Amino acid sequence: MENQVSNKNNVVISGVGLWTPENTITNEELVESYNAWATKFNHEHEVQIAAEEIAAKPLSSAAFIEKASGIKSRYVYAKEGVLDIDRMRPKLEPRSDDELSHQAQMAVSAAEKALLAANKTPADVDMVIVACAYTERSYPAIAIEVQAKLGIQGFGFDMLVACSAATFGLQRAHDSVAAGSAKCVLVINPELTSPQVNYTDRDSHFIFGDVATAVVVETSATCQSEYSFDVMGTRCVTSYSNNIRSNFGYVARVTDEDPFATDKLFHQNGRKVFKEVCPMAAEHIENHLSDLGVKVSDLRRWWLHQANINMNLLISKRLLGRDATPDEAPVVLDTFANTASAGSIIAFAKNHTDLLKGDIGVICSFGAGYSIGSLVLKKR
Ligand code: CO8
Repeated sequence: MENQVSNKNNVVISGVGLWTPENTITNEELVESYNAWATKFNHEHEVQIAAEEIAAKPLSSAAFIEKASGIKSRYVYAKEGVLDIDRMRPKLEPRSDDELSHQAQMAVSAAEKALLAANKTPADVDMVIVACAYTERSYPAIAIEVQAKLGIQGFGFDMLVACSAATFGLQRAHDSVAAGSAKCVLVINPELTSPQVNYTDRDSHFIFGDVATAVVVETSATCQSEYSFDVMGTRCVTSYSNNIRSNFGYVARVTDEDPFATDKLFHQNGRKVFKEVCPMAAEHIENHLSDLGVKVSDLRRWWLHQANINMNLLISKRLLGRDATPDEAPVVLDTFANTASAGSIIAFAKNHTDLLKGDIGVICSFGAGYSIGSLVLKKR
């Protein structure tokens, strides 16, 4: 469904923040550990594999990963445990109810940077949206915890839209400011993806990284930022697909299933996703621009979702009729990998200060759901 709220107020993006974890894992490190795990598994299951009762685990390759995805490395919130072949998942210390949760900590770090960039203080903000692929608990909302930590008056809530959570959250922020139900909104994307990655699955063990991004949305009347952008329009579309799925959820307790079985982790039919989502995303961007009277050739910058370099090249080429240059469509997934909804916002955070007044760019996400979200921005 598409929707546009009539612009009572002129809405701007006035600040963006990026918080990056300290730990990195290169393809080589990841592949070395996966291959050691797979070799051990195959050795331990020699008899069943020979009897064709179970399939041998295939080996992974750093060269394949880089060629198929463009990913060279990723950041992780906790490195401990990921490369341990007797664990194959991160190890986080549990925190008590009185301590700041891991995800709120990530969110606060990004939010403080966004506020600084927007030249705002928590007292200016009246709405907090934490929008991401997963929240570490159902309630109280991470957004309300962040609100309390930062000392913000007003209200906050979480929203989950997988890879499009950031753009869908920004649309909600835009509409709230346009309609006057909020004055200044923090949209925060603490993407703690590593707990949901199946590090024993060759097809997906390399895809994701952890990061947090945040964006400040307000009216042009209150904006005091050095770098700000008019939001020319927002658009969100969803279309149901099972090709990217996680069945992790609270109902597992009563279905007596293993709550950590492989279907409860991220899994996908990556080829189908690639084939189906690229044309949808290209058409989405084309229609959104056209409805705003913007020609594709007028786009100064494409801040695209960062799932796969080949997807981004295909989408921009379909619309431009040629390859986009790295300056036009910057790539961050080589060092960040796929960070769920934060990808396009990282691209924006790292590549917006060089735009000139009147330059137009598009933020666009695409992913599970399927879900596609876009914002067309004009530098002020
Ligand atoms: N090493 C070596 N070989 C491999 C590996 C590996 N690691 N992985 C696969 N292969 C093999 C395959 O088995 C296959 O072998 P064969 O031809 O013998 O069957 C061969 O390489 C080719 O495999 P694929 O067809 O799978 O390879 P592709 O070229 O299609 O590349 C990709 C795989 C990179 C996954 C690609 O299909 C892709 O990027 N697709 C798009 C996926 C996408 O965008 N998904 C979005 C997911 S993110 C999202 O929506 C948010 C979810 C919420 C966040 C979740 C956080 C955990």
